[in-house]
Order: sequence, then C-alpha cells, then structure tokens
Amino acid sequence: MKIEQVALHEVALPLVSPFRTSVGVQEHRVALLVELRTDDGVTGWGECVAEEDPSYASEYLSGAREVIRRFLLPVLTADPRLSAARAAELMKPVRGHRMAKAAVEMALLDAELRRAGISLAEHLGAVRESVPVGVSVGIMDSLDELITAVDGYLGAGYARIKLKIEPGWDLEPVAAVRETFGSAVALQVDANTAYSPVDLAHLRKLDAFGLTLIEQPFAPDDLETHARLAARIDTPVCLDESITSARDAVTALRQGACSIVNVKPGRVGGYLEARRIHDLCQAAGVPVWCGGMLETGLGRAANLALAALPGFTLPGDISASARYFHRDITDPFVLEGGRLRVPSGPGIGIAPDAAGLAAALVTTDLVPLG
Ligand code: SMG
Ligand code: MG
Repeated sequence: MKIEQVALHEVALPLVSPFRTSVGVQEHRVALLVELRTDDGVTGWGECVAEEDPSYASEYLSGAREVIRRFLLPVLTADPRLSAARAAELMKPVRGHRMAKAAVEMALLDAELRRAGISLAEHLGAVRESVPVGVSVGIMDSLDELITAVDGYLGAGYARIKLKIEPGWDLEPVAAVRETFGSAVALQVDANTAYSPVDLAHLRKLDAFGLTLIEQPFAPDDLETHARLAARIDTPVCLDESITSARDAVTALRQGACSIVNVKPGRVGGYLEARRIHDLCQAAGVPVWCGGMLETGLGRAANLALAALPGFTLPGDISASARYFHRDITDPFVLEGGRLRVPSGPGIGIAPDAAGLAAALVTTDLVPLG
C-alpha cells in the first residue's frame, strides 16, 4: 500500500452539556481527523484523541497535527512496503506522540481492511456483535444536579456509571448515588490523577460503597503510590494515564499498582498495541475495559470493535452519540438495551456523512507528500 493523499480535518462539536473532570471543563470536542487515500483508491479514516490542551495528556491537538505532517507521514510515505501492521515500527524513530501515531495507524487499518473487505472487529479478534456500555459522568455543581443526570443515564439503560471525582467531590457524590439508586448499580470512580499520597486513608473510605474500581487516583508516573493504595483498599485499582504501552501494563501489574486496566488506543499508540495489552491482561486474568476520549463516531466505531474482544469483561466509556453531541459526524450510535452494536462493515465500518462533517468542520489541511 502507498499513501497518495492525506487531508487533516479539524472539527468542533459542541457537547450536549459541559463535561467537567479534575483536569478541566470541556464544552466542545475539537478533534483531528485523518483522511488518507491509498494507491488502491481506498480512503481510510483515523481520529486523533488529543485534546486542545495538554491537560489529560502531554499531547495536544495542534501539536499532533504538526507531528503527523512533519514527522510521521514522511517516514510512512518513504516506505515501499507500508502496511498498518508495520506502521508502529516505522514511526518508532519519532519518540512519544502516541495519540498522533494511533490516528495514522487507524486510518491505515481502515484503508487496508476496507480494501480486503474485512471489519476491524474481525481483524482484531472480536467475539461479540454488541457490547454493554457505560457512561462517564462529570463533576457537577450540586448533588441534585448529579442525581438528575445519573437518573437520566440509568433510565436510558446504561450498564454502568462512572463518576468523576476530585478532592471535595468524592465520598458525598458516591454516597448520594448509592443511596438513591441502590447497590445493584455498577458504579466506579475516576480521579484523573487528582490525589496525592497523603490521601491514602481518605480514599480507603470509598470501600464502603461497593465500587467496581477506582481509576487513576495519583500521578501517571507514580506507580508506587498506586501499589500502596492497592495493598490497603478492597476496591480494585485501575490505571488509565499511567499505561502508555503493553510494557507499562506489564510493569504496573508486576508492581501491584493495579488489578484492572483501562485500554485507550490513542493513549497507547494504536489499536494494535491496545490489542497486545488485551492479550497479555487476558493471559494474566486481568480484566480490561475500553476507555473513551469523547470520540466522534469514527473513534467510537473503532473502540466498539476493540471492546468486542473476549477480555473486555467490563463495560467501556463508549456511550451513545446522543450522550455527547447533538449531531455526530457519522450516523449516530444508538443505545439498545444498554448495549451498542459493533460495526460489521469493512474497515471501521463507518465514515463521516458529508453534511455532518461539513457542519463540524473548522479547517482542512491537505498535506503535501514528498
Ligand atoms: O468518552 O465517554 C467518554 C469520556 C470518558 O471519562 C472519560 N474520559 O480519564 O477516562 C478518562 C476521561 C478522559 C477524557 S476527559 C479528561
Ligand atoms: Mg480515566
């Protein structure tokens, strides 16, 4: 396969409601899409999950665009034997920038699999046609507001609730949700690194609420404190920001820093590395689930393919399009009994619809290829 043309599109989609986490508030999802045409005349789509600001991760959208244009595409277009499977190795001389790499790899996978008539789900080893999904609920101004939001999501059928927490918004919101909706609701929390080692005793109080897991309470590079918490708390500790590769996952598990892994393809450099994490966790009996980055329908489609693998035993942050956007850039994903259907068409199984893309489009950059 040879890359003939690449367009980088920036799109902005207003969120149906602001999404607040311990690292900031988002009112729009601004995303970078990779549209890549190959010499076979096939078009592949990739989505870069980097956000506008380097607050969740060190990557950010305009930096990712620059890295893709200046460094990643040149090494890929120069290779006569380019394939999606070799892309990560070819891009290795560029250090880091995993979200940028993942977007390019996704577009290559989409193009290659479209041409072969194989779905990404089948290619990755999916075993399910639909998957149960959860919803991530932001930090709110009041407990009343939170209860109303959770009530709406449970009414819509979501299979589990994740509450964003931070110091000052943790025990009370969790207690309020448990008291209002009962112990049968699958409930978990995500701190996005908001706590420090002095909070160990405080976090142990979460054990009273029967949570599925606590996600990333401490800094990404602080495996030690995660391991100390894991040794002192009954609630399973899950890592998100700390895991940027399969090797990181092995290290974290060996150190006892987590017993569950949140797999985000963008964070780990692509769907193929994400599958490696799935494989090693499955072999070790460690549950994994698919994280979310407020993706458009493109990233959502690919995440559903990944979440259909057998080791994804917990519902992911892969909600219906309507949870995020008034209008997605693809056909919307709709909840059916707490589940989303895994796309079965070739490649990622979906593409932007022209009107949806036009409505969200901010800029298009045609990348000159050497
Ligand atoms: O896509 O439903 C979604 C969002 C899920 O909470 C979500 N993502 O840390 O897991 C996470 C966050 C990262 C993005 S907001 C900083
Ligand atoms: Mg997280």
